[in-house]
Amino acid sequence: MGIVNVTPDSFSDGGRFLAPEAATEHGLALVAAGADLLDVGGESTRPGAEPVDATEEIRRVGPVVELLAAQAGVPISIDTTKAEVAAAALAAGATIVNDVSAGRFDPAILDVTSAGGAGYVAMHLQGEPRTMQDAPSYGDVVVDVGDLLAERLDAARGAGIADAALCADPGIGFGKTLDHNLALLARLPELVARVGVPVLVGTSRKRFLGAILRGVAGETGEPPPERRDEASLATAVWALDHGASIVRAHDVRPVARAIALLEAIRGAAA
Ligand code: PMM
Repeated sequence: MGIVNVTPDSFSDGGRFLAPEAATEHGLALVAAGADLLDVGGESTRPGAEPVDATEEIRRVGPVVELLAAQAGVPISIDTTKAEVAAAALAAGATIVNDVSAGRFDPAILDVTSAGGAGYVAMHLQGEPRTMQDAPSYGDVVVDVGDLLAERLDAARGAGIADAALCADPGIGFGKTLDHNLALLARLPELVARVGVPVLVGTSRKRFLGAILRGVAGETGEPPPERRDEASLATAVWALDHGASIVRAHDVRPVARAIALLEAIRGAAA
């Protein structure tokens, strides 16, 4: 899943692809680099980001979804928590709703997804984006995230979303400490078994990677997002080899190449 952020303030690429033409060109480049689907988002969910209203979000993503749906030749997902934005994006040609709140912020998003016959990604998030990193706390993070996702998947089924259309995501970095993120990756097979639907994992360029790389291989401090791509790739490969079905990536080409290698190795074992 290639990331197309149409935002002025996303943590790693905010402001780079704000014009619809630039965002569309970027999405097409990601497909050329091997993306099997594109995730278009118009609201940054980084800690401390200011909320955006539905009208502004639709203004940002609507033209990009429409252009990419017509040109990209891969499914387009809309990264939003708002029913109104999801409805506009589905009308513009998106076929998947990627909801970082798993239907908790705007429950009508489940009905919109169901009515549109779209796929649905339910992501785990503790708290709300603005304050989620203040003091994340769990009993057992893998059990708690699995329980919440199972509950939200049931809510999605209750709204009429088909089982085959569902996907779950542990929400790496969303109300989680470094240790929480690492536990979710280390015990990913347990989570995959718990939720019973395909799992998507997004680690790309996230802050916890910078924390691990502090002092490693010539880094003096925490490397900025643009110097976290090797770590993003390493965690993507880990996730795919531990049960993830989809990984969300800014830098798609190395991930696509790694997937070809994983598939070749798996094929030799069969
Ligand atoms: N991460 C971000 C945004 N949307 N959606 C899903 N399903 N999973 C994620 O991990 C996820 C997401 C934050 O990253 P960005 O600001 O670079 O898009």
